[in-house]
Parts: sequence; structure tokens; C-alpha cells
Amino acid sequence: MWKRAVCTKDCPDTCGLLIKVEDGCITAVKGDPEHPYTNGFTCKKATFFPEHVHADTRITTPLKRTGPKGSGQFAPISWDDALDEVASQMRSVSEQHGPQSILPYSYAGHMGLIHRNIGQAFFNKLGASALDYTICGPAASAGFKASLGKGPSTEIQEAAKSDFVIIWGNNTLTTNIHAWPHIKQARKNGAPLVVIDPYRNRTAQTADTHLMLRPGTDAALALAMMHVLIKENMVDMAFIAEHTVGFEELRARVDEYPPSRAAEICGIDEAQIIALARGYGQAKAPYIRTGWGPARQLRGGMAMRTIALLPALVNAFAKPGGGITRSLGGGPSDITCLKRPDLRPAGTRVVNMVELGKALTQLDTPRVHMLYVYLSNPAVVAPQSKMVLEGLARDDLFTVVQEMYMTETARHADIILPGASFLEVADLYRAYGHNNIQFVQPVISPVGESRSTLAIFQALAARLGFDEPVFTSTEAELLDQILADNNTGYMEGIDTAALKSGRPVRLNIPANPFADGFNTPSGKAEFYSQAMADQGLPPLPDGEPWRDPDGGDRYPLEFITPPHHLLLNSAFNEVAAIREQIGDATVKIHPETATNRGIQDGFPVRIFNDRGECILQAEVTEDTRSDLLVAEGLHWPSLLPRGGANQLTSQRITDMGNTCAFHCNKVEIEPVA
Ligand SMILES: Nc1nc2c(c(=O)[nH]1)N[C@H]1C(S)=C(S)[C@@H](COP(=O)(O)OP(=O)(O)OC[C@H]3O[C@@H](n4cnc5c(=O)[nH]c(N)nc54)[C@H](O)[C@@H]3O)O[C@H]1N2
Ligand SMILES: Nc1nc2c(c(=O)[nH]1)N[C@H]1C(S)=C(S)[C@@H](COP(=O)(O)OP(=O)(O)OC[C@H]3O[C@@H](n4cnc5c(=O)[nH]c(N)nc54)[C@H](O)[C@@H]3O)O[C@H]1N2
Ligand SMILES: [Mo]
Repeated sequence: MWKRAVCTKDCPDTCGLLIKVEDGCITAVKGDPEHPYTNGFTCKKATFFPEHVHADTRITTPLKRTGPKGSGQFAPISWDDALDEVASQMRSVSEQHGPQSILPYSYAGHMGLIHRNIGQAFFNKLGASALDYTICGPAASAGFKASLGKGPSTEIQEAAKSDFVIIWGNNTLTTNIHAWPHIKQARKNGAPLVVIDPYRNRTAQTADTHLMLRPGTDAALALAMMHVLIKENMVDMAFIAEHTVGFEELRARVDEYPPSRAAEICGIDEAQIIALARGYGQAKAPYIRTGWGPARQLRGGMAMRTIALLPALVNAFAKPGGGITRSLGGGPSDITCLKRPDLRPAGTRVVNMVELGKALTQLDTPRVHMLYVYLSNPAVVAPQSKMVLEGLARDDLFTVVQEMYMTETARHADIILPGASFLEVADLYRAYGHNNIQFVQPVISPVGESRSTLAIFQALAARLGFDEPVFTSTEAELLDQILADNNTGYMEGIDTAALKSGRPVRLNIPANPFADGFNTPSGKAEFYSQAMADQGLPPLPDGEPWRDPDGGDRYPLEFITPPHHLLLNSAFNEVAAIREQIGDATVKIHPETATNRGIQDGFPVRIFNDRGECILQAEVTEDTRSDLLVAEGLHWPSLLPRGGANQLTSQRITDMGNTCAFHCNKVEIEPVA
């Protein structure tokens, strides 16, 4: 029997799936041909869901630590014993050190709105420290918001009608493949594809033009494009006069960025910059797909803000096919009914999730005595893992981890609670690569004794005497409440019966919201942003490259850690067939850089800086710059000879959005004897 489901992994596409179920087990997965966006195909990873769900290594009972922290020695215990112990630790830690000494840590292991967010209601009621969810997108959204306003951007399907397509810092063929048919259509109609990325990723390999810029220099490139657009009269002065703010100030700023100067900052040819600007300026419906890459830099907010101004200069929104895509989608409501911020005591401390290493080792007002991790694998995904692991190893820290597998984080737990997979729970899904939402029922029952996130938090809430209805409602009741709240305006005229029957429904969001105006304070596109000035940030775009702020980067090579084609952040490492296909984890190094250091293709290399070290296998290739090393993917450290990519990343936060600058690192590399 085939059942309808939604892929819940942290990916823009949020695919409609059909799952084959035989004897209570998942045996095959394919795309749902009735899904309006994902249209019957999936990425390769999804075909491994039967193994992901039924892996022999799946944790199926609660576990209690029996050996030293990190040893991986555990014994099964009953749910009642596990929940009693967690609840009693919560009580005693709160009594001794105050509830803020409890830190929840979660992210996007499961993207369903109900199971992902219910923990916030629980920890707000408990009075625990609050977590700032900054590991991924806030720098990108803050930069974009300053220029074009908040909310959904141009729908990706629009790209099909464009005559000039730029993919700017996004590995579309790996991280959001359902955008590809639309880009392919545009190319079929004659549009060139330009990719702007520091390395030749899968997407860049197929492009007509690839600008292989130095990481962190996008704002300079965008300003030089504007320089050419303005100097060569390729801007739309009527649109600028009516729908933008600060053009005269911008004109003065771009004078400082002739293509020759940007070429130096970005490490690319001046002629390439001029050709790009002319192509963009002469197009009738130029389209940009920005990813998250340019924002994972210390000046990432500014990079995003500056890129986002390009379409406003040429009024790309005037013609179908023109525009700019960052994030899409929305929900029926702001889901405060699930998060319950009203339950959070006033003045509660907020901990930036990027700074988990510091929070566990340095924070002392109060010190963190209990860590509760769910839907995340911070020992692997958080930056500066050496410090995170130091914190996780503390004997005076009680750690609870809700997981499906024995991850590096779970290995450090005192109690492990087996989490149900997304195919074992009912939930409501929104996407960030399209404008549909979908509610689906479980496809199978929870494997072993595993339980849903909602069930776990409700069981703990019962033990702690929390009596708000959110702690006893079913998924269906919570869905009704979310729909009743309807405070985003995206639900007007939506067929809720279709939604409840499990079919995807499109939210009421226009395909090109910017064609109707901008959600900024002025209602216009803002070349000059008073809102930024008010926050003490530069009000105008600024292309200065980042400088090493703390001396931790006195190494010669840049190092970036973009997504791996066959992994989803740290997920799928558990699937043996995927591990086999991946083989050894590699680092891309330019032949010149390799030769200078006596490094040979296929041999182990040690990459290091002041924060940590990691051993990978050298892949000598011209797909990267001579000043840049690229390590794709978050491989489980237990599968590597030493370390992991996040040993080398820092807890420094971006200029806007307090986000992690994952792609902003300096390192050295040497052969391993
Ligand atoms: N297969 C797979 N798919 C995924 C994921 C995965 O791990 N694997 N992760 C998911 C998640 S959580 C997210 S947020 C999205 C992210 O999706 P993407 O936006 O595609 O990923 P990023 O890591 O942000 O990097 C995108 C590109 O930016 C480039 N880049 C790095 N620094 C710079 C820079 O300074 N300037 C420019 N122009 N480019 C730069 C990188 O080389 C990379 O090719 O993908 C999702 N999809
Ligand atoms: N160096 C570097 N680090 C990065 C990034 C990078 O580009 N470079 N990307 C960053 C980004 S963009 C993000 S969003 C974060 C992601 O950070 P996380 O959200 O923590 O990453 P994941 O590895 O996707 O998922 C965490 C855990 O959820 C569990 N899980 C998966 N599916 C389910 C499920 O259905 N049910 C339950 N109960 N558990 C499940 C998995 O076993 C996994 O261990 O990582 C960030 N870290
Ligand atoms: Mo992400």
C-alpha cells in the first residue's frame, strides 16, 4: 500500500512523498506526482528512507548512561524510569540553581510545525533559558529585509520565464533540486545561467559562466555591478524615483567600487564583472536565486542586503520571470499557540545557539547544569566543536538527548530518549522553497518504543504538573488551533478540507510579492536604510571584506564547509549504503596549493587552526581557488580519522542576525605522515 507523506528534512523543497508500506515497514519511497511543486521526483537521499527508518542501529528504547561521558556505554531503561529521572533532574536543578540553568537546544531534525515547536511551550513554562535559533538563516533574512522587506520572495517557478538567471551562493543541484526544472526551462528558452560561488560545485559545473569569487566578497561584486549599471544608464530611473529610497547616496557609494577595485577584492577578472553587469542590465526579466552561502560570513548580512538591491535598480519585478528568491512560504499562523512566548518569565536569558561551546564552558549567570537536546546534533553541527565537546564532557552537566541514532551528541547523554521518525507522526508542514503547506498522518507506528516529540514533552509536562491545554492536545487539535489563529493572512480562500485530507494546498501568497510593493518601513526598496542606521549598522551597502576580529585567523587559506550531496547536515550518516557511496570524506585543494605543501591526491591531510583540527582525504582539483579549501558535508566524527569540519569553524557571529559565519575561516593544511 502506498501512503502520502511529506519529507521533513531541513531542505527548501519539503517534498510530497508516496511511501510503500508492507507489514508495518517502509519498503520504498517515491515522489508524489500530485504535488504541485515537487512534482513526482525526489532527491537521491529520500530513496534511502527505508534504511533511515529501519536501520539496525536505530535507538528503540530509552537508555541510561553506564560508562564515562562520551564512551557510548548505555543500558536500556523503561520510559517511566527515564521520564521520572528527567523530570526529577529538572526539578532539582531548578531548585538548586534556578530554572535558567536548564538550556534547551534544538533545531531542524524534524521540520513539522507541531513537533518542532512544542518544546518551546514546555521550556517557556519551565522558565528555562531560551535559545536564539540562529544557526542557519537569520543573517540572510535580516540583510534581505533591510533592502526589500520581510516576507516571502519571488517564487522559484518564475525563473522559467526569465531571460537571465543568476544563482548566487546556492548549490541548487544539491540543496534544492526542485528549482532546477524551472532554471532548465529558462535556459531552453535561451537564458544564460551565471553561478557566483567560491568553488565549482555541482551547479557551477553546469553553468554558462562561473564567477569563482573569494568568499565574503559578494557585496563588493554587487556594488561593482551597480557601478556599471548606473554608469552605463541601464537602471530604471522612473521606478527608482517612485519606489526606492536613497539612490543619490547609493550613486556616491558605488563610485568607490569600480569593477577594477572589486576585481581585486573578489579575486576575479574585471572583464567578468563588467560582462555580468551588462548581461543583467540588458535582460528584460533578470532573475536571481540567492542561497544562504553569502550570508554565512562575518559580513553576511551586508552581502545579502547588497545583492538584494540589484533587482530594485533595474526594476526586475516589472516582467514575469524577473525577481529575486531567498526564502519562500509561510504558515497559516505565527504558531505562538505552540511556542507560547506568553509563558516565558520576563527577563529570561537568551542563549545564542551558535555559542553553545561558550554557553557550556564559560557562562556562569547561572552556569548551565542541564542540557536538553532534541531534533539537533550540536556536537557535529555547531561551530568550534572542540569547545562544545569539552562542555558536553562536563561531569556536573546532566544531558538529555532525544535521538534516533547514537550521534556524537547522544554519546554524551546521561539519558537518551528514542525519538519517532517523521514517518511515524502526524504533523503540519510548511516549506521554505515553495508556497504550499500540507498536513499528513503517520505512515507507520513508531518503531520500537520510540515516541514523538509531542508525546515526550506532554509526558514530561504531566510529571511537572503543567496544565495548559497545549500540553494535552492532540496533533489534530493543535492543527485546528493553528488554522483558527490564521494571523499571517496567507490562508484567505484556502481549502482547509483538502488540507485536512492530507493534500498539499497553496498558500495565498503572490508569485512575485515585490511587484506589489516592499515590506520595508518606507514601503519602498531601501538603498539607504534608516532602520539599519538606527541599529548602529551602516545604512548604505558596503563592500569592505571582513577582517580577522580576534586574531584567531592568522592562517593563509580560506576554508568553507558547504552541504554534501548525499547528506542533510549531519543526517544520513547513519545509512550504511550512503556511507558506502560517499567513501572517504575529502577536502578540495587546488593543485598549486597541494604541490607547494607536498600534498597528493587521495592521501590524508591535516587541516588546522587555533580552534581545532581535522583529518580528511585530499582531493586535488581545479574546482577550487588556490587560496581556498572546501570540505563538503558534516560527516560524523566517529567515521573520520580525527575531528570534523566544525573543529575549524568559529562561534563569531555575523554583522546582522547573530548567525554563524560557517564559511568564514582561515586554516593551514599539511600532509599526514
Ligand atoms: N544535499 C543537501 N541538501 C541540503 C542540505 C545539506 O546538508 N545537504 N542542507 C539544507 C540546509 S539546512 C540549508 S540551510 C540549505 C542551504 O543551501 P545552500 O544555500 O545551497 O547552502 P550553503 O551552505 O548556504 O552554501 C551555498 C553555496 O554558497 C557558497 N558560498 C560559501 N561562501 C560564499 C560566499 O561568501 N559567497 C558566495 N557567493 N557563495 C558562498 C558555497 O560554496 C555553496 O556552494 O540546504 C538544504 N539542503
Ligand atoms: N560547518 C558547517 N556546519 C553547519 C552547516 C554548514 O554549512 N557548515 N550548516 C548549518 C545549518 S544550515 C543548519 S540548518 C544546521 C542544522 O543543524 P541540525 O538541525 O542539528 O542538523 P541535522 O543534522 O539535520 O539534524 C539533527 C538530528 O536530528 C535527527 N533527526 C533527523 N530526522 C529526525 C526525525 O524525523 N525525528 C527525530 N526525532 N529526529 C530526527 C538526526 O538523527 C540528527 O542527528 O547545521 C549547521 N551546521
Ligand atoms: Mo540550514
